[in-house]
Amino acid sequence: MELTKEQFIQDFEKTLTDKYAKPLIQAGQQEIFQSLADVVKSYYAPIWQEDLAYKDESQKKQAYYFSIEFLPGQMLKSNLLNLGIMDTVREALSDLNVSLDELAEVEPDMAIGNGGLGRLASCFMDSLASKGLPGNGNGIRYRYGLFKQKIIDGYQCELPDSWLDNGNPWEVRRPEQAVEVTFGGEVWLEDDGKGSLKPHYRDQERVLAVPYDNPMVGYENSTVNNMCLWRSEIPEDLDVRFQNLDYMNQTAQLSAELYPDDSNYDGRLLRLKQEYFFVSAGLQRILKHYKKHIKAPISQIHEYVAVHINDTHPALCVPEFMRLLIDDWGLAWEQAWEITVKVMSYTNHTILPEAMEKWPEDMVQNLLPRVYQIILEIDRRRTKDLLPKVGPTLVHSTRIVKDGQIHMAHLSIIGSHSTNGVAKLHSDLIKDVVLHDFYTIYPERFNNKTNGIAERRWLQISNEKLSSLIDETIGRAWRHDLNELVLLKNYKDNPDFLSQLQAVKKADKVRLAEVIKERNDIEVNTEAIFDVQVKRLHAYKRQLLNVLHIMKLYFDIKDDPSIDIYPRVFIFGSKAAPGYHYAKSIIKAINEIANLINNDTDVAGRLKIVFMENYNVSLAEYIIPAADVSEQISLASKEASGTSNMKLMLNGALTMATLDGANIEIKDAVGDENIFIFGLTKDEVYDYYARGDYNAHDIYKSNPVLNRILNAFRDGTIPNIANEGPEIFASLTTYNDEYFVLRDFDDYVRAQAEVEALYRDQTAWTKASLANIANAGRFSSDRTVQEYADDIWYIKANKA
Ligand code: GL4
Repeated sequence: MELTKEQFIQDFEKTLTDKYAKPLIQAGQQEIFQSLADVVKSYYAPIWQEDLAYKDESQKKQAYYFSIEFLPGQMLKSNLLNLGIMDTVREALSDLNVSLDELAEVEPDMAIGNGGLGRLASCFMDSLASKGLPGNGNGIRYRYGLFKQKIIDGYQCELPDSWLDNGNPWEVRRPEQAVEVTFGGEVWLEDDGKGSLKPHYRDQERVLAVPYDNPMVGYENSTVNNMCLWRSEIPEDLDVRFQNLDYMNQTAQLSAELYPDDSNYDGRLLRLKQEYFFVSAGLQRILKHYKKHIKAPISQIHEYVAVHINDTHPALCVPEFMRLLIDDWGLAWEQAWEITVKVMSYTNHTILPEAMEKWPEDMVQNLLPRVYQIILEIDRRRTKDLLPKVGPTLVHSTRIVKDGQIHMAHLSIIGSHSTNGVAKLHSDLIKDVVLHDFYTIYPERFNNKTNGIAERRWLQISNEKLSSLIDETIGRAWRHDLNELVLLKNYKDNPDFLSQLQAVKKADKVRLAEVIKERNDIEVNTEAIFDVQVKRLHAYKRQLLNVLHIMKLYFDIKDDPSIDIYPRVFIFGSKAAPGYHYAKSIIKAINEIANLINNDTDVAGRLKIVFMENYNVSLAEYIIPAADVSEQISLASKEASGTSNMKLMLNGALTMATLDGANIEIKDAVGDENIFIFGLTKDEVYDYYARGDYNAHDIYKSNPVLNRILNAFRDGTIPNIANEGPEIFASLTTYNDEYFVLRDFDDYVRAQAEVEALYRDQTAWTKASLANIANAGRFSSDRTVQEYADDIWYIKANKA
């Protein structure tokens, strides 16, 4: 949009006075932030309104991304950037002696997600809007977001994230569009006199779902999409005197808290309620909108609506959509089913067995009696149809209802026309191994959509210096199409450019060093290699492998204090699920190792370990630009894709990688010489599984380096881990090292030595760094959402 400094100052000062009856000079940061947000809202609101009207008038097909998590982070700069007014506003504020960067820090992170899955959903929201694609989000407006992590005595403690205390300035509450969601009670079918059976209900618990619309502003275009988040409330007409306290509490709790678990299934009733709550509310809203605005019969809804099931948490979309079509719209079963399958599509985000959702039948039956009937009927009809075609073995292995449980991945695949994985390797594993029987039955449904990241947040906002350098070098076209970054390759032998690139990295490291000093009170050497591992703490991601390597370097120095080791700063950022004991032990161990090494005079500052508390989107925006090395060291086959790997490469870090998830595609994009590959391949891992002959204890006994390091965990060498040390030791030896950490250790050490050698040649390193940036285009989520739009949802860009 067009905006002059003068206009902005006028709008801003007026808003501040209207809102707080104060002049700027007397206003606090919170008041200034809220006023600025209101001004920004007044700029996008008319575009939003127009876009909504356009969507209704054009009758274009829209996609709805159902996700139990979103992880947008702070929205101020994102909205300014996308509206094209960042520079104007920054300068105008600076004229008023207000720093935009400081002001932006006032906004709490919107953290209603755990990690990669939720952040991907938010990158998709940004990309859909920025590509002008009509795609909406649908989720839950959790009162408390992901816990805040405090490290006390090296331990993770969890504090509530009460992010809404000062309100959310971007959202719009729409009470007139509230819908009711019901739970429990009894249901029975009665003939309606016209030959069909209609459900009758008794004693149901009613919950009001109120939508809050959040604008998703497209980058320098006229699209503002919608992310709808639902809040649970007590229906107004309910006489609360006759309700028990349990009901009141449960209703409030529905949208109270995000489950703080990633890649793990926790089968609690409240979670199932949350899943149904946002699914039912979202689908009801879609259908109401359809009735009001779309001039086509319900039998054509698949030409106007695509519903995406983001992992299995919204899998109840399938039976709930059937319920609404049959019970409310009067469609026959066959027709409803045909439509449902065309409307729905599903993404699988993990193949870890502990993450696979399976709900006990009786739980679903009690909580959602009508939906349960429909699930049974889907399963019964499918079994009957398929038996003669594929035989009993395949039918049985792919049933939705089995052994007293409802398999949500099965329900999602069977009820939708598309199932995709999130990187090539992961999609192949789905087809060949984990869901192979489904692939045999429905081969045409399976496809791959490699993840991506929104470069607006992960480069333009988080790394303004690099962005400006790129502008000066190749122009601004890359800001609309990340593939344009390949033009940077023309500068790989240009010494001026390479030294500017180095200078940018240095400045980003200095900026992070200041944050580290302020938050951790640790001085780090900005000439050192910044070696970064930021992601959820999970055994399969193998933060421990990184730790074992750090211990090796430490012992090398202890053995020979004059040894020539290139200085390194190891930076960790990671939250553990509050109930994940082992992950929390690893956090404690990292912190104690940090204490030991950071304060050892022999080390003389050559190694520093920094565990940064409360890793979240806004902290990532500081850490990622400053990274030299990106640790992507999961056991091959376990990390479905990873997305921090993409953010780090885009910011010029070199990847230390196993051949897992999207690392493989990163390697293909940058070339073998610009990445460090080590470790078992997926086939080697599966061979071990098949033979069953992995023996970690043998490695512990026969490898003297590892032997010494592992002993350090239980002999007091690493202090203050009397409980955690032996636990970690036992996991790697007695319990046979589930994720092959010891098996991959030697090769990891070899690859880490290569890192050091290359870093000593700054020109060679910077060229490799440039190759990473220049080849990152493919990992834009703009590319990913376009593929979803073309191959799965069949939606077209606005005004196209
Ligand atoms: C995850 C995967 O673990 C991660 O590799 C992937 O990048 C992400 C987005 O597709 O989804 N699956 C779950 S569960 N949590 C994740 O972060």
